[in-house]
Order: sequence, then structure tokens, then C-alpha cells
Amino acid sequence: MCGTCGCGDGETKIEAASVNAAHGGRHGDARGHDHAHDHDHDGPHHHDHAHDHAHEHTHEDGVTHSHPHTHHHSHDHQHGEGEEHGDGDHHDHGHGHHHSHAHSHGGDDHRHEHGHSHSHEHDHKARVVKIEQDVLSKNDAFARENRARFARDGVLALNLVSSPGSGKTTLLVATIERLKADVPVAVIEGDQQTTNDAERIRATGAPAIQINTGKGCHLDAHMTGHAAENVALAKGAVLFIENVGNLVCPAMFDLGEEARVVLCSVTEGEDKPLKYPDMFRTSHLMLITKVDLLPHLDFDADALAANARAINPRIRILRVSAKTGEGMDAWAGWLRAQRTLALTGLEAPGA
Ligand SMILES: Nc1nc2c(ncn2[C@@H]2O[C@H](COP(=O)(O)OP(=O)(O)OP(=O)(O)O)[C@@H](O)[C@H]2O)c(=O)[nH]1
Ligand SMILES: [Zn+2]
Ligand SMILES: [Zn+2]
Ligand SMILES: [Zn+2]
Ligand SMILES: [Zn+2]
Ligand SMILES: [Zn+2]
Repeated sequence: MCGTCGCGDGETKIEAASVNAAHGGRHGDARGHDHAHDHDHDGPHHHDHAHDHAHEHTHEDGVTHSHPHTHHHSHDHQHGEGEEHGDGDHHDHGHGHHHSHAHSHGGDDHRHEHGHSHSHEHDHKARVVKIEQDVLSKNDAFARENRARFARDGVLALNLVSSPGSGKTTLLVATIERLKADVPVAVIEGDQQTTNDAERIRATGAPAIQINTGKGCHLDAHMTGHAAENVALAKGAVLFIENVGNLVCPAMFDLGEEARVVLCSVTEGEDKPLKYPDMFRTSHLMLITKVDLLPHLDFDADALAANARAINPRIRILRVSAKTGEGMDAWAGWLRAQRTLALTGLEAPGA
């Protein structure tokens, strides 16, 4: 789950596999983990809720009657140690409490004090900040595992991020056509639904595997690691990871990539780096895509570049068109240089 937008985990599916299915022993350090991202409540927490209920009481005159009422109250409760809820869990607790309220019987006001127990449903939105920290620290552990594996295999892993439709898959298809004669390429495709993008990649002859994140709006390192186990990865390959189209949440999730490449197409507006700074701050390279459209637009590519540099002075910037091939040699050259550095085990300077 992602605390930024409150998106749920949903059911993540990797083609021919499900990350939510139980499995064991597949992670390098044999770390056990829960696929429902369980969390526990180890402290008291506070809920507010309103409810309706009826209860019986007896008056001094011996008359017993029951009457419904609605009231609002808040209380703290503690979950037992080790008790776990899944993310976004909606659940029932029974608990007893005391409260008093006034009501009237035929004009004669009086007050009752009574204790009763009842159960209620609640969700755990108040815990989102803590859960987000837990999710991100688990993600970072998986990302370290992925990074170690990619380094061992001389795989250059790149995380492609952008808003929806900025041209990631089209760019990858054109890139694979340029590289495939001498560079092994594989692709992990992330989308909420459909295997369309993986099919577009496979049509080039390159291996590709689709991750469907369901309600999730980003890839995480755990699902990426499992997808990488299920796609053919030659030694020295370039592994492109096309993230879910979203400029917000994917910024928080390290996948174990060597470099993050952010695409921004010329139809998106020059101010995107200022509006979504985390994504541009954490990216090594920005590709300004669809530059073949520039003659038809009032778009200032220099202003976009200046905004990206204002957020991230080290960012590299290339202008490309997958349609006309403009800038594709420079992009392929950047890729080859990064791959050489990955194969020789050097840190890519300024990359
Ligand atoms: N003119 C032009 N159109 C392009 C270019 N690259 C992509 N497009 C068009 O942009 C649209 C979206 O392209 P995709 O490659 O599917 O974009 P994406 O980023 O993979 O999309 P999602 O995976 O849905 O986020 C398609 O209609 C493409 O034909 C380009 O270089 N020039
Ligand atoms: Zn999200
Ligand atoms: Zn609870
Ligand atoms: Zn009550
Ligand atoms: Zn795509
Ligand atoms: Zn796992």
C-alpha cells in the first residue's frame, strides 16, 4: 500500500505467477516475509466512531424497556502483542465500555449510567504514516537484494518512470530494435491491468514479463525481484523496468535499479519537474520525448530542461523521438556507456 495516495495493495500478478501466493526460500537471504504486508499494532491506538444500538434498562418502578439511540464516542484500545492485521484491513473488535446519556420518558428527563459491550468496524487510516515507513523499509531491503543480484550478473537495470502515455513502451520498442543485434535486452512491464505492453515488447523478439499491480500505482522491489526471476536475463543484459505511469508514488520505491530514467513528453507542460519534484530529483536522466511534435505545439523544451535542472542540477537531458529516430543515437550511446560501466563494476560517474 502506498500512503501517498492511499492506493491499496490489491492483488499483484506477474504473468504466470502471483506475488501474493505463499512461497518460501526464494529470497537470497532466506528472509521470511508476508505477502499481505502484515503489520502489527504494538501500541494503543485511538478510534472515533458513531453507532446505533438499542439496549434495555430497568426503571425504579420495575418497568423494563428497550429503546434505540445513536451516539458518537471515541475510545482507545490496544491490540494484543503480535496480533496482526493486513493492510487496509477492515475488521471488527468486541469491547466493553461505559457511557451515560440522557433521554426522556414522556417529558420526565432523567439520566442513566450503563455499561455495555458491542462490536464495531474500523479501518486504520491513522496508521498510514507508520505503515508507510514499514513498507518503505521492507522495500529497501528487497531493493538491496535486487541490486546485489543485478551486479553479480552484470545486468544494467534501469527504472523508466513517467506520467501515463509519455511514450515509454514506444521508446523501448524502438530502442530494442537498435540494440538487439549486439546487446541482450529484457523488459519488466508494470501496469495496473492488461498485458498489452509486454506483448508489444515480445513482438520485437526480446523477453518481457508483465506485472499487473491491480489497484497499486507503482512497482515495488519485491514484485520486481520476482519478475526478474521469471524473465530470461542473459549476462550483460540491459533490463528495462517500465514502471506504472505515475509521476508521484514510483518516486518513493527503489527497485534496485542502477539508474532512473524519467520521460517527459512535449505535450505535458514545462512545469512538470516543479510540480513533481521527487521524481525529477531522484532521476539520473530525463528524456524529452515526442520532439517530432514540437512544430505543432507552443512548448518550450529549454524551459522544461531549466526546470528539471533547477530541481536536480546533475540530471542529464536528451531530446528524442521514437517516431522519427531523432536523438535515438545519443540515447543508445548513453545506454551503451552505462552498460560498460555496469559490466566493469564501476560506479557510473554523474549518471
Ligand atoms: N508523435 C509521437 N508520438 C509518440 C511517440 N512515442 C509515443 N507516441 C505515442 O504516444 C502514445 C503513448 O505511447 P506509449 O508508448 O504507449 O506510452 P507509455 O508511456 O508506454 O504509456 P503507459 O504505459 O500507458 O503509461 C501512443 O499513441 C504513441 O504512439 C513519439 O516519439 N512521437
Ligand atoms: Zn500510490
Ligand atoms: Zn484495530
Ligand atoms: Zn455505546
Ligand atoms: Zn507503456
Ligand atoms: Zn517474495
